[in-house]
Amino acid sequence: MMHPPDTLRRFGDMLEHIGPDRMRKMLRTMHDIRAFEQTLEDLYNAGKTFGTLHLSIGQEAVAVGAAMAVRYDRPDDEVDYMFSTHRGHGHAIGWGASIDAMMAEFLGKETGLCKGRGGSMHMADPAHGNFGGNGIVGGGLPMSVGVGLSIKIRKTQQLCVVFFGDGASNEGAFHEALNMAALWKLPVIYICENNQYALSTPNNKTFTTATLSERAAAYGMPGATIDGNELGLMFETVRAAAERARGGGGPTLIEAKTYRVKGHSRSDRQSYRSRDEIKSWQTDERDPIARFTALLVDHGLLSDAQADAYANEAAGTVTRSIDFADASPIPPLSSIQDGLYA
Ligand SMILES: Cc1ncc(C[n+]2csc(CCOP(=O)(O)OP(=O)(O)O)c2C)c(N)n1
Ligand SMILES: [Mg+2]
Repeated sequence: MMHPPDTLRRFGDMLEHIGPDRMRKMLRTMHDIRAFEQTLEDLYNAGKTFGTLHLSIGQEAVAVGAAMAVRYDRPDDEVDYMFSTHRGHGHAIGWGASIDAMMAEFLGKETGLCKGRGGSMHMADPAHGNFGGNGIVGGGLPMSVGVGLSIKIRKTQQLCVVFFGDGASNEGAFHEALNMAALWKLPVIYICENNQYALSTPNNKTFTTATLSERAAAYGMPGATIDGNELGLMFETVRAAAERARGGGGPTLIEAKTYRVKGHSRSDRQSYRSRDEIKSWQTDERDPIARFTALLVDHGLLSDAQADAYANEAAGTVTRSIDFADASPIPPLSSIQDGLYA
């Protein structure tokens, strides 16, 4: 495959910073996310659970590129925090959550990440700094200000990443949160995952500017719009924002452009877009997994056989997680009040 010169440069930089093992791990993690979500869809269709389901298939590089650029695998006062969205399985897996515990959560089991109370939209994993997803569009944005302030008061080297959608960027909470985070120079990285639709509404019906990141100027913080399907670009941009945040430079707004390949949720007939449009985002040139695989293979860091093995291993991990969840008990009725605030 032909790779643009900038992509090759970024790939070389990433190789220098984190080395081939962690890069191969990133590919494997993207496969884990895709296999996990594909399986959730199958389980949902088979009537194995209730509620709804939002899939991030096609958006995996946003989660994994960001996660690898921060510190989700550190102890308490060193871990980098994260707020997810209703479309958050990828964020949680990127931030190191156990796939067994996520599957058990999805299926409402006691061994789930949140003891089966949260389900698909609430995959919180405090051990990795993950505060979980949210059914309130833009819900993580105001909370990120509180977390950023806490980091600042405690004077640690932590930061907080917040994922939210293009739709969320038109909520009042977005503007209030960014203004205050900039004013107080909080160590927060705002990642707008622009998958081009808010439910059935396309970008061109919800804002008039060429990009969403130019809104950053209104609050006096840097902003960048990038190709969120290029893993190396995601990694590089979040890494720079993290350095800025830790150095006391305050927040950054990153608009990561990507595409939601599946419907909005389980009940979406997708009459607002064509099949051809969807297919055009599933090509080797646009799909984030295919693109990063080609880079690793073309640099001699991965064989074709290894690339296939990753997909199979990910499928195996997810299959075993169903066995784990199936063998786990549902929460006992006597525990119904456990974990309640009041
Ligand atoms: C405050 C609020 N308003 C509306 C909804 C209904 N709703 C759920 S998802 C969604 C679209 C969100 O679009 P976007 O932020 O782009 O995220 P995406 O679904 O594309 O990942 C809407 C309107 C909600 N859950 N919460
Ligand atoms: Mg969207």
